[in-house]
Amino acid sequence: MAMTKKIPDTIKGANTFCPGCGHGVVVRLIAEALEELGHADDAICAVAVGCSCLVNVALGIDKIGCPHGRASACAAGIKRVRPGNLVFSYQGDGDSLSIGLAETVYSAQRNEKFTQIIVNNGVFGMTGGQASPCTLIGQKTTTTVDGRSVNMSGVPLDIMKMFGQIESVAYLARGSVHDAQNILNTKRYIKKAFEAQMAGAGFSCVEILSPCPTNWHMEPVDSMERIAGVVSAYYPIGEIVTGGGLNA
Ligand SMILES: Cc1ncc(C[n+]2csc(CCOP(=O)(O)OP(=O)(O)O)c2C)c(N)n1
Ligand code: SF4
Repeated sequence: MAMTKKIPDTIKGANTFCPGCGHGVVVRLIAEALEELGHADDAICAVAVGCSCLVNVALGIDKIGCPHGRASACAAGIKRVRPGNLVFSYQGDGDSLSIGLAETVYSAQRNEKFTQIIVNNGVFGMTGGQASPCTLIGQKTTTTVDGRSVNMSGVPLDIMKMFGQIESVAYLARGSVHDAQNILNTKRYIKKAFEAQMAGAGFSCVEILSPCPTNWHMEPVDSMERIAGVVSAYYPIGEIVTGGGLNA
């Protein structure tokens, strides 16, 4: 008998991301994680601007739109008034690390007890592929037409390194969606971050390396190979902090 993989009940519609985009995989992993942990009915998602906002189409849980970099501030506020709910922000690297860097850093520094999901594709995807803080050195974008240079725009931001210096942080991991093993690992990271949150341990964050074939001007398979060979060489994949936070 043929085995079929059940679509999570929490997925309420087909996603509208570009073909080959990593966002759709991440949304599916979040849906599976919420259902397996029994939190699909009490989860609240703070939705960022950018292609992240298309999560509204696919994910059938409670959500609040948080324009212009403020998703982590909104998530922090929601979690403070509804500590029993599972609260997470869903943000791109442009939203969380450029437009909303202050809110991102202070969420960790203030030990806000929600989970931040950062989908890092190294560009501002929705607005046409401008450089983000995570654009790699030499990478050509619409605002770095000759390739990003250290002289003009510094080195790519590693938020895991920055967060890793904050001793109260409960859980940190960087996953990727470029192959099956990393997709499974990323789901495990998301579940562990959610579990740390619901245990009251403190701030948690999962950054996920994700392809933007449209703005990278690559075929989807080639964009996956770019993550495996190039992006993950700068942004190492794995858990950074486990078992940290208030209960450590
Ligand atoms: C303060 C501010 N400046 C510019 C914009 C326009 N804007 C909307 S989406 C977006 C890009 C978001 O990029 P990212 O967070 O990396 O998400 P992606 O689309 O790549 O998933 C920008 C710049 C905005 N919404 N607010
Ligand atoms: S523009 Fe990039 S990030 Fe946005 S949906 Fe398309 S592939 Fe995904």
